[in-house]
Amino acid sequence: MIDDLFGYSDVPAREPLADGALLLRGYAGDAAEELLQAIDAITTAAPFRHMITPGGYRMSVAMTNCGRVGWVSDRRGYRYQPTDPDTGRPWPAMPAAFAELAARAAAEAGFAGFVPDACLINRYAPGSRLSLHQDRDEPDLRAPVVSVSLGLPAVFLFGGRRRGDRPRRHRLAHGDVVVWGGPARLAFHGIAPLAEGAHPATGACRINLTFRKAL
Ligand code: MD3
Ligand code: FE
Repeated sequence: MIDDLFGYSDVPAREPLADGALLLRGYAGDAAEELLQAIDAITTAAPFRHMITPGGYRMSVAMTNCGRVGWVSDRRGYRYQPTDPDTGRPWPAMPAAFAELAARAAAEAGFAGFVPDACLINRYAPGSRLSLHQDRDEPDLRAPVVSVSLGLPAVFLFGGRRRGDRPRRHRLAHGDVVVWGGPARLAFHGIAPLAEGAHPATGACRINLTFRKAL
């Protein structure tokens, strides 16, 4: 808990969102500047791009990856692959600080020994959104996904195991980390269209990191 001067806490730093989903408010706040510098270096080598869905739509979210494999989408489908399709080169390595932050957060939620091999980096401009989906391209669904929010706040839509389950809305802000595992791992989720704004750390965008065990 985050305690105020008198030892009371209004804002719980650990907030269970559902069975298997733990929000760690502000957990990455101290690391944010270092993360954003590393993201600059990664995106110099592997620039953000708007991927095409198998159905032929251009995603409004701009994406890139670091790690041994990266998530890609094109007309042929979704998959993880070791090279960047835009350059033919391997994805940039995952910085040690990324993997360590993700492993510490996962351990807080009861997932000891989380070793991510992929980090998908999503960039949202105002109006960008991610429609309800499941993350099921990973072979080992026992491993959690860890997400880190940076910059402008977003409304996260958290549904159930069925697409039709009405999603709950949660605000995710700069520095927030969420661990999604167990029964939450296959929940439908998305991001509502990002509101206009400016954030001191990122300017007019939100950046989200998702750490996955994809091998
Ligand atoms: C719940 N990203 O990259 S992070 C994604 O903010 C993705 O960019 C969103 O959904 C974003 O696939 C949401 C929260 C998140 C990420 C992965 C999950 C929630 C999840 C996987 C399983 C269950
Ligand atoms: Fe997802």
